[in-house]
Parts: sequence; C-alpha cells; structure tokens
Amino acid sequence: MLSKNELLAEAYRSFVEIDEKGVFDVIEKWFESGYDTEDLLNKFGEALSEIVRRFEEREYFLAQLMSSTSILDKVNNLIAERLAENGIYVENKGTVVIGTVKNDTHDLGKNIASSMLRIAGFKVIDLGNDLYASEIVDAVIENKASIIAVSSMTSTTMINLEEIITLLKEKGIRNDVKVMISGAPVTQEYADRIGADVCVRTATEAVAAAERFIS
Ligand code: B12
Repeated sequence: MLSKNELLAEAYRSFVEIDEKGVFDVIEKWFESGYDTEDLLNKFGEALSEIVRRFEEREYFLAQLMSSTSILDKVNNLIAERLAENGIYVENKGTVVIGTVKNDTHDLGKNIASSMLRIAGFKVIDLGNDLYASEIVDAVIENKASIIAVSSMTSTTMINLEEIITLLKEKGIRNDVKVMISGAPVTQEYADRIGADVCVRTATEAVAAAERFIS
C-alpha cells in the first residue's frame, strides 16, 4: 500500500501529466486508505496551478489546460459522491452562495473554492458562472444564505461585483450576509471601496474567511 505522501505525489504527477486514469486510481486508493480529503483536493489545486504555469509559459497548449479542467470537474463530482457514499455528511456550518459574475466564464478557481468550502462543512449553493447579480441575490434569499463568495477574473467584469453589493442594499439585506470576493484583478482595496467584507486570494483563504464570518 502506498503511503500518504506517495499517494499525494502520484496525485500531483498524474494530474499535471493529464493522466485521467492515474488521477482516478489515486482517488480510489485515497478513499480506501481513509486519509483526509482536504489534503488530496489541495494537492490537485497545486497541480492545477502548475498546469496554469505551463500554459502561461507556453509549455502546454489550451487543449491541455481544458482537459485538465474537465478532469478537475470529474474529480470534484467523484469526491462528492465518495463522501456521500461513505456517509460523510459534514455538519452544516452555514450556507454559502458561490459563483462568478456576469460575462465571466472562468470557473476553475471557483470550483476549487466550492469543493473546499463543502469539505470544511458549509452547505454550498454553486450557481456556476456568468451570473446576473439578481441570480446571486435571489439565491441568497431563497436559501437563507449567510455568505456570498463571488469572483471576477477579468477587469472588465469587476463592476458586476459592485452591482451585487448595490442590489443587496436595495433589497435591505446587506447586513444579513457577508460578501467575499476573489479573482485575478481583485484586491482588498477594491473590496473596501465597493463595500465587500473581504478579498480572498486562495480557496484556503476563502475557507478561513467563511469560518471567521460564522464565529
Ligand atoms: C485558465 C484561464 C482561462 C480559461 C478559463 C477556463 C475555465 N473554465 O475557467 C479560458 C481559456 C477559457 C480563459 C478565457 C479568457 N480569459 Co483567462 N485566464 C486563465 C488563466 C490562465 C488561469 C486562471 C485559472 O483558472 N487559474 C487556476 C486557478 C485554480 O487558480 P486561481 O484562478 O488563482 O484560483 C484560486 C484563487 O484565485 C481563488 N479563487 C478563484 N476563483 C474564485 C472564486 C471564488 C468565489 C472564491 C471564493 C475563490 C476563488 O481560489 C483558487 C484556488 O486557490 C488566467 C491567468 C491567471 N494566472 O490567473 C487568465 C486570465 C484570468 N484570463 C484573462 C482573459 C483576458 C481572458 C479572456 C478575455 C481572453 C480572451 N481574449 O478571450 C477570456 C475571457 C472569457 C470570459 N468571458 O470569461 C486575463 C484577465 C486579465 C484582466 N485583468 O482582465 C488573465 C488574468 C490572463 C492575463 N494575464 O491576461 N481564460
């Protein structure tokens, strides 16, 4: 049987080499061994960052990047299934509505944040990407969510983050929900300016912020 570190190394290698079968073999072995799922997801996150680095340095092509994202989607679904099969329904610490703003279809980072928040015990309503502010705010009301996690990966769509805050104020519910924002061009300064509660740089920071919000 492989040790935890050997399995993590294999998870990293297979993902970076876009070896789909290898990735799923590791997940099966990981669940057989009963190790902490968060560690495995973090490793896939690291592997994805390496793929992005290779893409940006033109060592990988877009096709490889897209294959890796499709594997990651399957990984997220499989891990959710396995957790449910093993009866691991983590407690509901609070409900988080998550998504990306209108005209932004980047969703890799959002998907990782979504999975990690779920694993940390939050009920996550993942609305996907390219969302109107009203879709996000309606989901908050419908699900009585206490946290919004939303991103804009491009500068041109950042304005849509502000629109969410404006809409929350118009509906009179700004103080009922915490708002964390993220994305490549987003900064804490921008979060302060539009009245969001925090800017998070990583999925780990997103979990830490959500924990702070509910404490
Ligand atoms: C992959 C990628 C794409 C893929 C997206 C695939 C997908 N399904 O997501 C494709 C090729 C489709 C794409 C398209 C475009 N892209 Co693009 N893309 C990237 C790239 C290379 C990587 C982003 C990524 O997924 N990284 C991997 C993830 C795991 O890492 P991450 O994003 O850092 O995520 C972590 C944290 O940020 C955080 N996080 C991320 N999202 C969220 C969300 C929430 C809610 C939370 C809580 C946390 C969180 O948690 C994650 C894990 O720790 C970036 C460059 C970069 N380095 O960021 C450009 C980049 C974001 N893209 C850019 C651009 C311009 C575009 C296009 C407009 C290009 C074009 N001309 O068509 C289109 C826009 C499409 C659209 N309408 O949205 C620019 C944006 C520049 C800007 N400031 O406006 C960037 C920065 C590239 C650049 N340097 O110019 N892109």
